[in-house]
Amino acid sequence: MTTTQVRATCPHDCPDTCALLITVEDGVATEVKGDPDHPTTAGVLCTKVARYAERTYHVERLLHPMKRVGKKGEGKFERISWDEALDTIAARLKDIAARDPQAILPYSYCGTMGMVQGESMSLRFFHQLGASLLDRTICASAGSTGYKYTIGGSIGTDMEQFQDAKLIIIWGGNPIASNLHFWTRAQEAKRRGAKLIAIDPYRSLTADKCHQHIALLPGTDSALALGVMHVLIRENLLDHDYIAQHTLGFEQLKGRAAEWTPERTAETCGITVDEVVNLAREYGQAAARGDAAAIRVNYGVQRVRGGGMAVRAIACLPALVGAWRHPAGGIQLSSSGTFPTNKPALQRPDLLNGRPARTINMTTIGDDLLKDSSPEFGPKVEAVIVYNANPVAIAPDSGKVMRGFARDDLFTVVMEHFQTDTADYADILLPATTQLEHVDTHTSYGHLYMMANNAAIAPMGEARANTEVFRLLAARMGFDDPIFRETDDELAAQAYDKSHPRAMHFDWESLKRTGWQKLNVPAAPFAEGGFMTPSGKCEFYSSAMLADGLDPLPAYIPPYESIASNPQLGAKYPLAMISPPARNFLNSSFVNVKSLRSAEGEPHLDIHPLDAAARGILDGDMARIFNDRGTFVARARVTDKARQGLVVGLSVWWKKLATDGKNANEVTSQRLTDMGRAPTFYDTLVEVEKHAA
Ligand SMILES: Nc1nc2c(c(=O)[nH]1)N[C@H]1C(S)=C(S)[C@@H](COP(=O)(O)OP(=O)(O)OC[C@H]3O[C@@H](n4cnc5c(=O)[nH]c(N)nc54)[C@H](O)[C@@H]3O)O[C@H]1N2
Ligand SMILES: Nc1nc2c(c(=O)[nH]1)N[C@H]1C(S)=C(S)[C@@H](COP(=O)(O)OP(=O)(O)OC[C@H]3O[C@@H](n4cnc5c(=O)[nH]c(N)nc54)[C@H](O)[C@@H]3O)O[C@H]1N2
Ligand code: SF4
Ligand SMILES: [Mo]
Repeated sequence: MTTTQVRATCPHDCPDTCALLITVEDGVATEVKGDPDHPTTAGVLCTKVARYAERTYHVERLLHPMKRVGKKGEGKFERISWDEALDTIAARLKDIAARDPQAILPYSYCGTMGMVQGESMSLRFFHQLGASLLDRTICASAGSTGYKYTIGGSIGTDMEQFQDAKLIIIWGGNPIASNLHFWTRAQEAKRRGAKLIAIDPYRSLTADKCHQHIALLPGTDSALALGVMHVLIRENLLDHDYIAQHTLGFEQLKGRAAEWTPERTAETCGITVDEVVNLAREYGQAAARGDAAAIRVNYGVQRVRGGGMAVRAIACLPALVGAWRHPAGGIQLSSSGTFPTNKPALQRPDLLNGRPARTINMTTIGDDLLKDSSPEFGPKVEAVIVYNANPVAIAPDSGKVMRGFARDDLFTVVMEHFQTDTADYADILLPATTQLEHVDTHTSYGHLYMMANNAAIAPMGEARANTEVFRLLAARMGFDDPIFRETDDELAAQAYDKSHPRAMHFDWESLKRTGWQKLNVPAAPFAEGGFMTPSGKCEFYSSAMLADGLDPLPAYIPPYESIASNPQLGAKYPLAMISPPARNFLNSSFVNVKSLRSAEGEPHLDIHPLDAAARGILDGDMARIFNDRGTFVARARVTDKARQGLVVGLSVWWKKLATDGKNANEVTSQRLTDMGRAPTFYDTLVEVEKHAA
């Protein structure tokens, strides 16, 4: 028997981007474990990826190309050869492109976060074709836009510093489920005497383990941040020197914060005046003592109308108290902007050659698949190529998404590991390789290491890497430039900008051998200012926002759907619903892995005892959740983890594996955030009733 150990990287959409060691015995991956030497992974994987081999060798893996034989959505397919599959696709795309290539739409997201299997050859192909562009907004673009206006880019506190913080505010995140290796650091800080505060409408696994939990109403975070500013200013808990040297617009900010008395803040957020005042005091006093005061702001605050502004308002706080001076102080939203990637080399937007490209927002795919040609919209979408994504399960306003994908005149190709909800609508379904079967390189949005993924095993069945499919399609389309024949290693070698001081040491061959390499970065990114904004300062006042038609100062933008902001809707649908990630799934990935699905059990809805009682719902009853957009059922868990007026349905279930063939996105809306054109998954009013089985 030959046994080898292969260095790999977790491909999933998770900030931790763990370094993996794959044990391979006679060509079979027998163990997937965390690299003990990688500083953030530290030998530990989450329960999901510890089961990556189970997912890879799953009996339901797609192993051959298939064509649809039943109705769209029915999921009936018949095996075909790769030649037939690729010839069919190339013929359809040529036919559509001859009329208007913009009628063709790639739909992809972060099924893999790899730069090679994510977007490299795929976008070269679509750029050359002149297809529509996809605005990839489904996750992070509201917050990253708000953060960018304030700080200048997605750079923040290094997660390896957090154990030295004395105060950690976990703001809209549930790291025990979604950012495990950060939680390890936060726990270490706790052991060393730090105080942990969670700000979350739901008593999540994480909030439950923090010293304090502030359960504000969903979508009211910027009001809370403004209230904190009010108290910091009123009680002079400020770092005047830092403000003078490294910030812009303090006088204007003072005016705005003055409007947000603790009383008004408490009323808006549905919390107590003491909670507002004490939060500000603890934060300001910690920084004034010279202790590291750190904020981990996550995605939970962004999925509402004012999501971009919420992140912006929170991102102003560290500069007010000078928390950036300490390596373990400051704030982290995402570390992705620290990586000097070279995406233009991988994706070649220049291949568009000046042709106008229509852009479609992935968040509004429901509406957009149902639109006819028009001068504003451009051509009706005639073909969708889906890879690294499962839009039928994960996109909002799902009823419309399904109607769109069910169109008989739509040609749909899905490249997948499994027959997902989206795959059921494919005309041609192609088997894709998993991370164990292909090469890739990864950045991270949680840590600061460049990562390599070596292929550990041969592709399963006839599975092919995304890049390979686009190489083969390019050949059939007659794209004969050598760039369409570059190998995955050749692509990976171009992934970073080696002229950038942070990545000058990048060398693909050595990265493949070592598995990971840290970027060259200082311990504290903004201790001496140096923000990447136009002014080089932390911008409390942003002229760029004004130019973009936004309020230049932090502001509170109420949700579209809340009792306070829309009383009429609130009378009909009085409960706010959020649907954050379940611990044992990764978005909709892993729902079909039996051991993980049984850990989640079935779709649940957490509902407060008073809200349940008012509806005659008992713990364990089936509940029907509905609004004007749709309806789904889940088993009620009567619990005060959900504050009164809030219901929580952990997500994202595969519809076909859920109780009634539906999931939480039946009721979520396609309305977009204040900035970044992002979804508002957690800005949803519903009513709930007992479901007669
Ligand atoms: N196990 C697991 N890990 C994951 C994922 C997964 O599906 N499963 N998904 C990955 C992806 S793609 C992402 S984007 C991240 C997301 O992970 P996080 O950044 O942690 O974000 P969410 O889980 O969306 O929300 C976190 C918390 O925000 C709370 N929240 C909801 N609305 C609000 C609000 O208005 N204000 C505040 N303050 N809190 C609110 C929720 O109750 C939840 O507990 O996790 C990644 N990691
Ligand atoms: N209600 C609700 N909806 C949500 C969210 C929520 O919190 N609540 N979260 C939102 C967020 S933050 C995100 S990021 C999105 C995520 O949405 P998606 O990015 O669509 O994530 P997944 O559902 O995990 O689907 C990814 C698919 O890619 C496939 N895949 C993985 N690797 C490869 C590969 O190498 N090649 C190919 N061809 N396929 C591959 C996987 O098998 C999987 O089916 O969902 C969003 N939707
Ligand atoms: S999903 Fe996240 S925590 Fe789990 S192995 Fe991957 S990177 Fe690590
Ligand atoms: Mo996400």
